[in-house]
Amino acid sequence: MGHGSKQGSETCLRPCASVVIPKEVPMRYVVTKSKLVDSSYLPDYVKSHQQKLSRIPLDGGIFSAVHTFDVLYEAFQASPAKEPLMSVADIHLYTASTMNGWKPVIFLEEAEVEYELTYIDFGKKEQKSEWYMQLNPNGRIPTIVDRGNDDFVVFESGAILWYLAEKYQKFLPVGEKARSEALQWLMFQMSGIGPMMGQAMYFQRIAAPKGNEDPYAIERYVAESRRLLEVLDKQLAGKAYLMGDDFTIVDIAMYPWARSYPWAKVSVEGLNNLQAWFDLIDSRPATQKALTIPKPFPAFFGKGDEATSEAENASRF
Ligand SMILES: N[C@@H](CCC(=O)N[C@@H](CS)C(=O)NCC(=O)O)C(=O)O
Repeated sequence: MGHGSKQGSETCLRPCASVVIPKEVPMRYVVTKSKLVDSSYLPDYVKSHQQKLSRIPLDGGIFSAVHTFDVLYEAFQASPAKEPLMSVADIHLYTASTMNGWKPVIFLEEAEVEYELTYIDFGKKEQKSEWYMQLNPNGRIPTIVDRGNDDFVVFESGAILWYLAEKYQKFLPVGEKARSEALQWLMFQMSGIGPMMGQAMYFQRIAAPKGNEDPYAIERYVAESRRLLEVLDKQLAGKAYLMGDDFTIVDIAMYPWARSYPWAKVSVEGLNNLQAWFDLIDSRPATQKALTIPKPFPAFFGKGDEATSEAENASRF
């Protein structure tokens, strides 16, 4: 996206002159017109005003910058003052459409928190650029900067979820023991489900199409992924969500990975609790919306054109 630099985020001012946003631009329009834009889509005028435009609250609604530029542009053009009101979002998220990359997006959409998003383009190796690695020494996504907390930077998706949960007091169980349990399952996701399913995907969807077929590695990671999904299935017995009745950051961390079982080519046959949990989260509008930001990748979830998606995905890495 346009202002993918630390310098960009430092130009924020608050507060600025007010603007009248035409009431005939309803929130619904923002949502239905939503499309992910890369900078080539944006008119030049919007690119140069992206920082301002992305912060106009329409009708008091909350929106995320990345998918509303077209409408914001129209609103800005229609406004008499041509000077947007800036309500600076605390959270600036740097991410891409991957299982780890979606975790903070799911949190922010579920929590209805205003945020800004900079799309990190793997094709251009933006995650390894000097400015980005000053934020994330690991050179991977996601990363957040909390402008509301002295530009505090958080990397590692599990740590980001924990930070957001504490900041917004959402999606974290109450009580010392329950929190420890949540942390245990978050660690289980970060050290087990993520890396093992990630390797299962890597060997089948990236290495193999590039001519590096390794059946031993594929078998090992697919079998280990299945074993880990069985652990989840047991944990879900008698529960709606992983921690009980409530949706928490453990579900947020686990879902994009576990739900990508078609992409990892891992069977969930006979894992009925897990499948019921998939159905439950498949029907959460905010989570499903998050999986389209910055860009949808339906083939991860067993939908859409697998061959084209595999080629596109392989070209990113
Ligand atoms: N443990 C890290 C892993 C992050 C990670 O591996 N991100 C991947 C996308 S899912 C990435 O940035 N890949 C690009 C690269 O390796 O250069 C986290 O959970 O944040």
